[in-house]
Formats: sequence, C-alpha cells, structure tokens
Amino acid sequence: MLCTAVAGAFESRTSAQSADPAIIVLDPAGVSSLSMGGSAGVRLPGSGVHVNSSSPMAVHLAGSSILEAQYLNITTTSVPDVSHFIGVLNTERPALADPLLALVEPVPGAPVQTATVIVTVETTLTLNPGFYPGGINVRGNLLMNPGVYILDGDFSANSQARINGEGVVVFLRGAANLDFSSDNMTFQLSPPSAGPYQGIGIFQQRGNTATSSLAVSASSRPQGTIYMPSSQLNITASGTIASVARFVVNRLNVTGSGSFTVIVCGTPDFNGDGDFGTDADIEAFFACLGGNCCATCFAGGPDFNGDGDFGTDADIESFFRVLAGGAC
Ligand SMILES: [Ca+2]
Ligand SMILES: [Ca+2]
Repeated sequence: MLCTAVAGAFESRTSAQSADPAIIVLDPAGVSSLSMGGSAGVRLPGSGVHVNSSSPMAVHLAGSSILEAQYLNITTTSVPDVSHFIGVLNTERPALADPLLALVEPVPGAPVQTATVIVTVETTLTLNPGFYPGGINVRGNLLMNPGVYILDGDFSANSQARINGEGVVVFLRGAANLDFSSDNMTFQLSPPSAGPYQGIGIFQQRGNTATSSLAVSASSRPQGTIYMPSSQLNITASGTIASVARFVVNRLNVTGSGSFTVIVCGTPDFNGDGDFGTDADIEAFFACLGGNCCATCFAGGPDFNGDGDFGTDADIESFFRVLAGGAC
C-alpha cells in the first residue's frame, strides 16, 4: 500500500521535476545535441533530461543504446529514435536557460607552474590549487589538494593515470579541455562541499568550445556538476557505474558498452523553502515517505539517495547523513 501511495504521489509531481533535470543539453539548434551509441545505457531513476535544440534531429539514440529517465523534455514534437528511450517524453517544452549563468568564473593568480605539469609513469605528485597555464598531463599518480585549479592547457591522462582528490573544482579556461579517454584510468575527484563552487566538479569556461572526453568506469566517475556550457562532452561508458552527478553541457555524446546511472541526491533543504536542515525539512521528508510529498519538496521524492528505490532504509539513512553534512 505504501509503495502504491508513494508512487502515485511521485508521478503526479512530474511537471515540478522538469525544472531540475540532472542532464541539461544547452545547444540551441544543433543536430544530435544529445546522442548515444553502442550499447551504452544512461539511467536517471530520480531525474530527467532536458534538450534545448530546436532541431527535429536533436536527440539521436543509435545502436542498442538505452536512455532511461523519469522524463525527457524536448522542444520539438518527437524523437526519431524513441524506442531507445524509457520514460515520459514531454514534447514542445520551452528551452531552459543555463541554470549556472550566475556562477562566477574564478580569476587566476600567479602561476604555480607555467609549463605543463607532467606526472610521469609510476610516480606520485601532490598538487595544490592554483593557476596552471600549461595544463596537467597525468601518466602516474596525481593527488589534488582541495581547492580551485585553473588550467589554460588541457587536463589529460593516459591509461596509467590515477587522479584522486576531495573538494576539488577544475576550471578549464580558453581552449583547455578534459582529455580523459582511457577506460583504464582512475578519476576520483569529489567537488567542494561548501563555498562558491559547492557541488561543482568541472567548469569549462563559457565560450570554450573545445570538446572534452571522459571514460566512465568503475574507477573513473564524474562527480558533482560537470558544467561545460559551450562544449561537447563525449562519454565512453564501460561496466556498471553509479555516480552522484549532474551535467549542464552544450552537447552530450555517450557511447561504449557500460551502464551509467546518474544519481540525484536530496539536500538538507528537503522542503525547498530555502532553509536548510530545519524541523520543517524533517517533517516534510517523513510526510513524503508516507506518500504526501509537498509541491516544493525534493524532486526525487522519497528516493532521497537517488538509486531508484523509494522510501527504503537507505533513503532514511542517506537523509540523516546529508542533514549532518555528510555524503549522499
Ligand atoms: Ca527547508
Ligand atoms: Ca532510494
């Protein structure tokens, strides 16, 4: 009974959820702005996808790829490859404005190192945040201390790269891109949990149209918001991956054979009134567990941890962990 009530309440909130998709593809008019191929799967059990392009071919889902989401919003009337989509297709939706337009670009100070930082094979280098005009090339172990890294050169890695860090945001200026295309590499950077770049993982400068690539696997995961408003992001997925992430990109292409689940976790402001972690948030969360989710409540409803299961012990544990300032 509880499941039925919860599911009903959840479905009735689809229009509210449309305002907060986990994947936003900003390209205003391009063909194949959102494209998938191979046997890649992208799943968003707690959220949806919004594609702005006015092209009738804006969405191209080829091969045996599957896009599974609560909803797919498009500005046109149909998706040619709709058999590859599982979820609610919302047509003729207005284009979304870039939700991160107000995010201020970080300003570089004096360079930490002017030449490209090269992490050689089987060595370990620890970097501090700051300005790296020559970019960073990783073939060994890179540990990144918390903070903002500003790169004018590419952030690249090969199959032997191991990149780890917490509280890290990478800002790619000019024509710098992310060149992480080896599916054997390790890429584990979590975004800052506070400050102006809270939740931002990668920020590719507005106007920077360099295509970025990211191999997504069990050891290489995008975390936090990947914000590339002028760029195409090419994801190659292998294996089964789940990650708390959000994508605001100009164009997105996903290929490979993997199944990539994008998790949207709730915040301490469960009831969406702007106050974080109050008694009202706790009451709203438990009301939602009971099947009565408020209109302004977290879009994932009782699936607080965004794993596609609604109102389980894991959701309750995740809620209290996040309330205490912890991870999803
Ligand atoms: Ca609140
Ligand atoms: Ca859940």
